[in-house]
Amino acid sequence: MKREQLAVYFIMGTQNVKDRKALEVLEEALKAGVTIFQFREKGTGALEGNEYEQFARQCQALCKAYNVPFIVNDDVELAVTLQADGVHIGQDDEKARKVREKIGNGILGISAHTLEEVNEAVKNGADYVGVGPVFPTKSKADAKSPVGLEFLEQVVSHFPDLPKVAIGGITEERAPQVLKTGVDGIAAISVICESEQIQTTVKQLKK
Ligand code: TZP
Ligand code: MG
Repeated sequence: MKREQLAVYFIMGTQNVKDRKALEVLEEALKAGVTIFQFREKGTGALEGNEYEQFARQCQALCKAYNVPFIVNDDVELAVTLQADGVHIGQDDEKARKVREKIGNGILGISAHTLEEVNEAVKNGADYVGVGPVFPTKSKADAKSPVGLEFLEQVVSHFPDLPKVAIGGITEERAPQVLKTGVDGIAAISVICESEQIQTTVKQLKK
């Protein structure tokens, strides 16, 4: 993948939006210039079954219309069924090598929280890593402890060629210091989902 595609990595499910329609939020974010989208429908109140799949298909169609890669979180079967552009998995999900077999040349993203995990991800064929949470986050119930900015710098210096995106608690105010570490981009849920000015927010998350 091209690392520029990670510049503003938007992640969303219906559980992340309040008082608004998720598809409207996604379209606003796409209009604002997010560079990649992750479908992450999970947690309390998440859609299931047919509703879940239909919602995924609607998100995918919107991403196609804006020429933005559509990545599925965790659910490799859904990604294969929909012929998604890629899959993102965490440390507790299906093993990376198995996922790679199933998705062929699709984009494989892996969450990493330590240098060992980044190293493993590389060995297992990750196209990019998601590093974090950088700061405390309210968007992930089982989030690990924050890694901080220094850790991002370490990942950048140990793995200069690996595309990497920072995630967790990143706001417009924190974006410049995050980008200063040399990561390729910022992944975010709440700062975009809860923004009243998505256009402005996305602009502020960009380099
Ligand atoms: N993985 C690590 S932190 C996180 C995920 C999915 C949540 C990021 O959400 P927010 O609202 O941008 O902190
Ligand atoms: Mg996961």
